[in-house]
Amino acid sequence: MKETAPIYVTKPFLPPLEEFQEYLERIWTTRQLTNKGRYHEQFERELAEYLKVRHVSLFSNGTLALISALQCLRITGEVITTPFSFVATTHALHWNGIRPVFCDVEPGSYNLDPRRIEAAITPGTTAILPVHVYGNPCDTEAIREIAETYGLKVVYDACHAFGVERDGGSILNFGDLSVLSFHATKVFTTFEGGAIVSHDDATKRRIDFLKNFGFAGETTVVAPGINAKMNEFEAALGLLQLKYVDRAIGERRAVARRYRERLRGLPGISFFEDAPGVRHNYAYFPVVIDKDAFGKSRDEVYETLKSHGIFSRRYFYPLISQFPTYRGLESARPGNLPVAEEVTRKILCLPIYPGLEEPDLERIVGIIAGDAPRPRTP
Ligand code: T4K
Repeated sequence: MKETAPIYVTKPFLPPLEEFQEYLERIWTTRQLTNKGRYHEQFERELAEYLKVRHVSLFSNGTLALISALQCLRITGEVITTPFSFVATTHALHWNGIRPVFCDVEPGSYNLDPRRIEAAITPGTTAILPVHVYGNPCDTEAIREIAETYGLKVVYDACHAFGVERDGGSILNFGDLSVLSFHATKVFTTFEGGAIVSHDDATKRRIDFLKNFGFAGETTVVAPGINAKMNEFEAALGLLQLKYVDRAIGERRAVARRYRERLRGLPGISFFEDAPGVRHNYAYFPVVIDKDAFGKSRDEVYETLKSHGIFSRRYFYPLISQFPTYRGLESARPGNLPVAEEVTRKILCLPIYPGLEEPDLERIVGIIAGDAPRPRTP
């Protein structure tokens, strides 16, 4: 069989290099490399407009944005969160001295299950930290109701939810704050990067102090802030990416549709369909593999794909609550999170990115289905 290039779960979309060159030349000329440079300011404005949100505060990555969002709201004590996410979600709590309380996810979306949140609330609970996992919107209405009833803050980890809309409005407008990631593996990348979306001027100001050591002017520090600023190179890339992101999401949509066509009907394989009224971003293409019906386990499919040079990922396995760092927590005990415990054994994220070619997709599906793998034509 012909040697083929490896295929990874994702491949970052980058704009034409010549276009970035122009931005680099300006950075070289002005020597403004970071600290609220021209591109930073322009990107913040244009991004807020693109996302249809009031305020964006740019960050150097999503993790520091999450940590700062919790700091900004002075969240303490216990926070209810999902075990089915990237570990940074829970780390952000730990770095704030907050005790994570894991709550199970819903069977249909794998997002935090609002019906289980109430049972996890104690007098120490101050907030909820849900994740729009894979970019699928949480049940924001039910979460809002619970938060209002119990006087809790809500910080959405929206690191997968760039550009996701429901009924024409941004999903980022829910909760007290939402946090984005622009990591290389995300739908929208600035190499590394992130942001906090906020809804009023005072909160935006406070977030901006926090990410710049707490400085509120040349000689005043109003909080023990951190250095989490986005630099000019990342902001310049962000500006350029805005020109291309709709096209990139369109290409992802086409890949997702093709996967669905080809996988539909395979017994034991299930996947998300588009939800009514939702503009999805197709950040991931997760499939759930039921061994009894399919004949092969998730791990067998993962290993087979790997042996063919196709690197799918088991996002999110293990659960955060199963890592040695967190498994000692009361809410992490086996059996407490049955839906999450099941999905983490069955989920596999297939490669999806703009430019994933049809023959490659056919090969991936062929290997999963157990057909003879087709060599790629040069
Ligand atoms: N909350 C949630 C829900 C998150 O998913 C994340 C990040 C965060 C918070 C934190 O945001 P950041 O602080 O990262 O901004 C990746 C990412 O490192 C991580 O950002 C992401 N979630 C997580 C879901 O996935 P890995 O360990 O799987 O990445 P890695 O390096 O194995 O990359 C996967 C594949 O992507 C590679 O096999 C090849 C391709 N790739 C990767 C990179 C980095 C490229 O083609 N180019 C690249 O530069 O964690």
